[in-house]
Amino acid sequence: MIPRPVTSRNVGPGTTLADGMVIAADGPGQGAAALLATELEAATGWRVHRAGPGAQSPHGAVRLQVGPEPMADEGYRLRVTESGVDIVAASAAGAFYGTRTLRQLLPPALLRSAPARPVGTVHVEGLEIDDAPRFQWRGLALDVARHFFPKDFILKLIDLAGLHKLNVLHLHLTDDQGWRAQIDRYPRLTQVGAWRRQSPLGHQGDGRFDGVPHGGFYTKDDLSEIVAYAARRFVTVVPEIDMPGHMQAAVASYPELGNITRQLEVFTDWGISEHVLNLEEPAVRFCAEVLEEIMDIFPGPYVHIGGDECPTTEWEASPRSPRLCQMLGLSGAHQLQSWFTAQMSKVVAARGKRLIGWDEVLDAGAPPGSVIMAWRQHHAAQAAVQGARAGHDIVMAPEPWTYFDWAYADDPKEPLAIRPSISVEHAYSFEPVPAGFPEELQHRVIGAQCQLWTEYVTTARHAEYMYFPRVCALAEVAWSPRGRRWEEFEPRLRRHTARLDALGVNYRPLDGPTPGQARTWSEPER
Ligand code: TNX
Repeated sequence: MIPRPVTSRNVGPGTTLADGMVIAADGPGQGAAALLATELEAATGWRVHRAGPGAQSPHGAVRLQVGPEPMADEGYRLRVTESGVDIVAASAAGAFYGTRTLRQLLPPALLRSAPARPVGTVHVEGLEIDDAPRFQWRGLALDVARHFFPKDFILKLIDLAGLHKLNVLHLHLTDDQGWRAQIDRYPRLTQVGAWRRQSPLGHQGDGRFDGVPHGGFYTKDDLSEIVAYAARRFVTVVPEIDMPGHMQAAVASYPELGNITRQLEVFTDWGISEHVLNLEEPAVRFCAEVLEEIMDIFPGPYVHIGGDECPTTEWEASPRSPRLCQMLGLSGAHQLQSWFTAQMSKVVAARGKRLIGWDEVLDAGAPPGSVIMAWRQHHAAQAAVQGARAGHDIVMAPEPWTYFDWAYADDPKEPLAIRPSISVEHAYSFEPVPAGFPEELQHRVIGAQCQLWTEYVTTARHAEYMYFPRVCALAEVAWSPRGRRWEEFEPRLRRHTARLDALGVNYRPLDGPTPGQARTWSEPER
């Protein structure tokens, strides 16, 4: 099972589930029970009955009970005895995680969407599992800006996140190369900003372009559907609107938000555009109004405003910025971003939410209460300590372990990637609390997150390849207690791939890409 539970031991003879089984739940456990019933009915073709607390059945029973239990918020206890499967939890989320564990205790075929062959009775071994997550933030980020991904793929990803007990989906919705969220007040963001003329071919800097338009966007209803689908799986969707840099798509849509008079197009190259927002009143109002609409769609407690990689060249060069700085009481353009972040923090706080930023927002001081995502390769550990000292909660997302846009191996067989390399073993070796992190600040590290940037990832199949099985490793890093060993994980992961097969995930086999996944041809084994 992945992630590994805190404790698990075999006891007694276990139980049998069959056509006509019941799933019993009380109030708060009903959501998880209904989802499990739907999933099992689909996979088996059985009739799965819903019942009230304590139900028994000759065809097998799964009972979910949510009550004031002395256990961690998302924790659960699972017992498999002759009388059935009992899941006890302190919260609805805990009950849901109990059902995810149960799905992994059943044969992989029961993860399918319909029975591939008749399913008779299913035996579940006698077991006692006590489990709870190590971290409260167990995240997976997807960049839908560099390449647009269809809604169906995002829903599949949410299911996979839930199965692995991840609870955050961070959507990077905007960037220089595309704007992906419908905003009523600014329709050109999706009429203009969602589309680019072409994309780089091969590696950035090869100087070749494909000449093929690309784009797409999610309507408000699409996003609300994603949010609701995720909520049923106890996944919080965190929207990121990257500002004030990575904004060329917005500036192309509304040139008055920029710093130059030349009409820009949506960026057709990778890398960091120098064309950032000007921070005059209309641009700041634009950002606030966009965030307001975003907060109407995403009910979660967090709003990510990016804040990474914002070049100040245009601000330094702009004849208007000395006056702006003077008006704001700033000593120079280098202070503009910090001032801007504070403004956005007020917008977010007014709705009772918390701002998240990449670790650059710490450089000139981040607003109190904001959450920092520590990512920069040689800087993340230091940024984490600095942020924690300043009273911020920290999500660890350091490049060398969690950037799943990096190749699996430095091998020409691997599909084109931004750079080498993060093997599954290396991803598994990630320790979210950096070595030497001050003891008294460790509670500030609230979790870990992997990211898939998609400059080089154009299809859902390729995204699945980059995520899996590294996401399995990250899920265990974020959920399971310390003391992980690769030698123990690796055989478990090999068995887990049967589940990914049943779910139709285009994962990278542990021994290397299949001929259909590889970039260069090599003879398939006979
Ligand atoms: C850095 S992580 C970025 C992204 C790129 C990524 C490529 C971060 C906050 N910024 O814009 O896509 O590297 O690995």
